[in-house]
Amino acid sequence: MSGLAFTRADFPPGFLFGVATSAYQIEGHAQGGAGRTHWDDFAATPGNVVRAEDGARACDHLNRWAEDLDLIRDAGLDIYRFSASWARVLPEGRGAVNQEGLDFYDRLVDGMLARGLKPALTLYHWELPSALNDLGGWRNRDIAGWFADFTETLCRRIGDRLWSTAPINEPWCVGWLSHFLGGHAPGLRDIRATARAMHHVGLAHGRAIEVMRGLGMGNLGTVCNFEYALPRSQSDEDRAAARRYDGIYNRWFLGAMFKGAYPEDVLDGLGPHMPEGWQADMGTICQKLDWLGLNYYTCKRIAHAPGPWPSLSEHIGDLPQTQMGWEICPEGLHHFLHFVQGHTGDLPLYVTENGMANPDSPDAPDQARIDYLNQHLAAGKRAIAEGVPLKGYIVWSLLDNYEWAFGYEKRFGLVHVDFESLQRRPKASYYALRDALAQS
Ligand code: IFM
Repeated sequence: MSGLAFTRADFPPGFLFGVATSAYQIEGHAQGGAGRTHWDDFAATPGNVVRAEDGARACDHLNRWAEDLDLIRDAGLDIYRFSASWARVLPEGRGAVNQEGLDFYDRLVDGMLARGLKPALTLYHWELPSALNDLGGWRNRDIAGWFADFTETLCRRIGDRLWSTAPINEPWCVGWLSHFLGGHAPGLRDIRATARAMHHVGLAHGRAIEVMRGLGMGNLGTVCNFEYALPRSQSDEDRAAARRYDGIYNRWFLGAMFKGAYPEDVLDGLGPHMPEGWQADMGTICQKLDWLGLNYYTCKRIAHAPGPWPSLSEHIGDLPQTQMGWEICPEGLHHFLHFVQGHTGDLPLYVTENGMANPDSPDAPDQARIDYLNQHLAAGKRAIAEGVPLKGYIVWSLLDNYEWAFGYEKRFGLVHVDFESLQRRPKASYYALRDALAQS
């Protein structure tokens, strides 16, 4: 078995390493006074989630957070990227505050600082209070104001101690995956809902940044996911389909947040369904940011398909796959580091998520994950050598956890979790990362 092929000294001075999680995936949402979320509703609907599993108990991080932070510190990591649950802070999404929830995040941030970790907060990582979903959720323009108020409530309490903050994790998932493909809560398949959600997510991002700037907070960024779209064949039709996919997935939010404009080729399809007057919001969406985070996992083969826009179908190619059935394609990370730099210039970039699901058992070394990390870190190092301002790399995820529509079956953790006993057991990849970071 071999370990990681790098040490800290292989990266520029000050380069940071971290791990990421999110609230609903680890905390145990049935505890501590949190309100119901649209993920609870989605999971309770037959056919949406493997075995109809939900985040009610998850990894019980709510009670085991100190042990989890110890694991991060003991690996020699710098950053802990975590998220807060809106419904834990505001059970109805607005109005009454759950003090127990605010106290939890307050303790958690202090716990990170006590261990020398940099707290990197994401305000929204996908669990929307059900009461707001009842009002139309991301389809309702008012969500930008509700989100701004939630941002203010939470950041007034913990904003003074955060190292970095991003409003919304993976806007594409909130907009497209949840409203067009129906794969995430609220499980819609409706182009009008999609266009509205794809716009309101950006608007909520912009309003949250304004609120945080108003509170005097710094190091504010955005976390977008990117998927490398390759044409299934070299036919003109397949190449055009891959370009459309790339626009929806990779260029929509980047264009809005950094250029104040949506890509024309995506507006060709979504334009007729956009909310009236959307153009006036572009200035709010395009805020000055301090960094951009890339979440990157895989590539996809795209073919033309008959039918309404976007007239495409998705396919898997011949590269080795992870437990998710995702091809392992580190070349895509290299591509996006350069592509994003084309939009963001000198802005610091971070890989805010990268990692793989593997059917790990606690007793078998997870060499496949070590190899995956080696390949993607090599892609990052190559981009740095070519001038990309990549400043850090964050592994998804610290723990095996609730993988959304796939339930608890897909294991992304550096640390194995037994979902019966909730025992944590570091895997070989955890020790490999710890050993690599300990060498200088
Ligand atoms: O588990 C998710 C996470 O919540 C967001 N990014 C992708 C991960 C793996 O699917």
